[in-house]
Amino acid sequence: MKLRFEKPARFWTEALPVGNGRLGAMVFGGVEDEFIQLNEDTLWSGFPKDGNNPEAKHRLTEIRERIRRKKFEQADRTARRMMGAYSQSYMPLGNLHIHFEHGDLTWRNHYRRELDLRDGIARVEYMISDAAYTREIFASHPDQTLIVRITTSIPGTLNFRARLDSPLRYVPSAEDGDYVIRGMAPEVVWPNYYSSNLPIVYGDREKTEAMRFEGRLTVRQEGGSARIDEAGIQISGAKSATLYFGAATSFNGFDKLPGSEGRDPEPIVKEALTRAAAGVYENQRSSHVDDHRSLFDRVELSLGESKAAPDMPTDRRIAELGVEDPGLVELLFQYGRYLMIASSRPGTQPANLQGIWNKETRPPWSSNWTLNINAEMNYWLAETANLSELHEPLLAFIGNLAVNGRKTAETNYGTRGWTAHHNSDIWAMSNPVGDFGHGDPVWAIWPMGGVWLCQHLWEHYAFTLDVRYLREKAYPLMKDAALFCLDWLHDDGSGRLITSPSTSPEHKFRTPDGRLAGVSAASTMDLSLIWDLFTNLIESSVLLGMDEAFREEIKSARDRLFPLQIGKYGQLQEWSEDFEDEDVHHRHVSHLFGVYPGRQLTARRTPELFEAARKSLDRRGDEGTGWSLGWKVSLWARFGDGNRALRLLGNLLKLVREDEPENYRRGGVYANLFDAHPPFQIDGNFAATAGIAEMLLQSHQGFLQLLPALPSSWPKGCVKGLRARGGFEVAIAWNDCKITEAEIVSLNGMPLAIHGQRPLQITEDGERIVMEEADNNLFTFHTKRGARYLVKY
Ligand code: FUC
Repeated sequence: MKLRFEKPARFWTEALPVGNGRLGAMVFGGVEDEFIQLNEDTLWSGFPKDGNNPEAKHRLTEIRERIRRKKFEQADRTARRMMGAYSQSYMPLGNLHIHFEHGDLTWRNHYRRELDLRDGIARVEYMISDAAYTREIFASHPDQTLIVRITTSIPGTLNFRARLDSPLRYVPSAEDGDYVIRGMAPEVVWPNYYSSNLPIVYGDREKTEAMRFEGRLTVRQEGGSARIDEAGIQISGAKSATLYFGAATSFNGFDKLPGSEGRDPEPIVKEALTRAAAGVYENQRSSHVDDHRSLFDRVELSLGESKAAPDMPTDRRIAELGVEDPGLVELLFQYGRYLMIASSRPGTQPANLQGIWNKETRPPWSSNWTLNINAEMNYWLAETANLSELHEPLLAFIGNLAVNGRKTAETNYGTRGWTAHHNSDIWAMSNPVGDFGHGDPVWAIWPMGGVWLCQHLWEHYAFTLDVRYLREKAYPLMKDAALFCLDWLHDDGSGRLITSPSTSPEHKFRTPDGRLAGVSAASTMDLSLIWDLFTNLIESSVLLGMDEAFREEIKSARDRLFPLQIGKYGQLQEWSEDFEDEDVHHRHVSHLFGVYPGRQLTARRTPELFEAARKSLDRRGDEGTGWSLGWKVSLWARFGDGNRALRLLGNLLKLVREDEPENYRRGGVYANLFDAHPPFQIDGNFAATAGIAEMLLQSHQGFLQLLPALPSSWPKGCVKGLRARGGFEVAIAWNDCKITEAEIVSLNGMPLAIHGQRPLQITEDGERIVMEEADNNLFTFHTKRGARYLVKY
């Protein structure tokens, strides 16, 4: 479980990421010059602002009428009048530079740089003449600091200077034995796809309402001396040194001005740093490893013999072996889990487009939360890959979004409930983006962001069966999102309920006269998302025994939803009319939401639509951006086609090199296994993990499917620790592509149903369990909370 390299990183996408959910660092590992790029997850541009657009409400009748009359281009023009402000951007905090005075480098050798996924530690090792140098870098969650440990095998040979800087406006200083940078974020950073003469706008230093931040570095050394001044921290003649880096911002909540209502970052950073610097490195290291492993070690995956020599550099392994190497697939799977542990902990911000790792002041797509696929995709693995509590930042964020989303629903559309659109940011922005007319309606006009996010509220319950959470947190938010839907849906004149204006995110259709347009009525995705929310809500209200009248209202609305359609190619229509695609290979597969991550379309419930959805996916092809490939892995897994899922995984496991621009447009992974959209976007990493889990275990139909999409090139293997809905932890072993046994722990004592081949026997503690057999290959038995069941095949 290691990423390894024989050279320092030349590019950011070759550097090694570490993180504790809040603090992130990218380790380059240079010999003379170490460069560690730093992030803190609350450092964003801007401050809370009202980006809603009251004009939208007054345009609704007009746009609906234009759509009804099939004047789609005109409708697009009206849609521009319904846009609001753009989101703000996630900011880089700074860099840690360490310059080593190694002297003559002629005799330098044995260089190695690696990231150990099980320990959560990045290491750099090399020799200069007879002296062996090592660095260990990790972001400790227990210590809330980034820790860099540097040692030499020959006491007295360690000499270096360390300093911090920042791409934002900042002031460095030396204080109380620490090296400090204090700075501020811009008030505005326009998205990178928006051309502006002044894309980054700072406020006045004294009066700005933008975020302030502090980064602080201190050192403890063994042997030699330390001097700290404005130029940095100078270590001379030491045997070892430990650098501690802490950072915080003035962020004080999504609805507080980080200037006048902000927290003072200084005491927060100082306290963490003082505590950490007083500790013992070995203890800090072991408490970090324990903390990390308590999450990481929950899941084990073995897909067969690795084809790579143990010391093969990761970039070569990707380029030469790719998906052919089961060991690399295991690494990719666990890397997604590693990145989630490093970027999303209870109380932190949710993982954004780049998790928490960003070096740009104008990052791609603002490194924000993009709600029409990317933010949700980031959390597809959370429950199945046994990191349920790391789902919390997203679930908490939905609560913030609902607060602003109520204002958006009321101001822009005059509806009840709450809504969110295509983008959000740390200010929980919920309005449609587009700068009041600059954007394209095909992405800006999509009030379904909240509806999609609500699926996560339900899924968290479905896996944990935490009734209190369902009643107190999830249900009220879901209900309010449904109120928006009830008001947003309207009769199409024949008794069916439609959404209008409606888009299928980012994908245009051809109007009958061959032109491209974005908005129409009742896209399949809108209807599928609403079906999902209504269904989850109906089940929730039954479980909670409440809200019967509302449940009936939702049920009858669900029954009246405009039905999904099968089009002229036998495909599941993406729009309510059988339009031609703008691009038959378009990266978004929004209309397949009901197959995955939804549960509306299955072979049992809706065989024709399910088959049509398979045709749609087939027509889309096997290429795409990183995240698009990742989504298709899970979709093919839901279609039970393991070989096709593996093909998509193979396309994802292709090396994208920064220094080969001709390859730049292809989805894949970078040398450090970061997903390449390109550019880097972390969603593809999370989707790959979720997709592999989905190939091995599914539970969305009310029963477990073990190995539903096993590819023929993984004939023998085992997986342990996957989670299933209903509160089950599942281990599966197989041989010759056939399941041999499964071990299932029942966490909540719910009845268990397994679909598939008939088990030889099921035992609990050696005792045989009686199972009921239904005619459709469903085997059901009662379980006891905490009991372990051995299922033999
Ligand atoms: C959506 C996608 C893009 C990109 C962006 C962040 O707009 O269509 O491919 O992933 O989000």
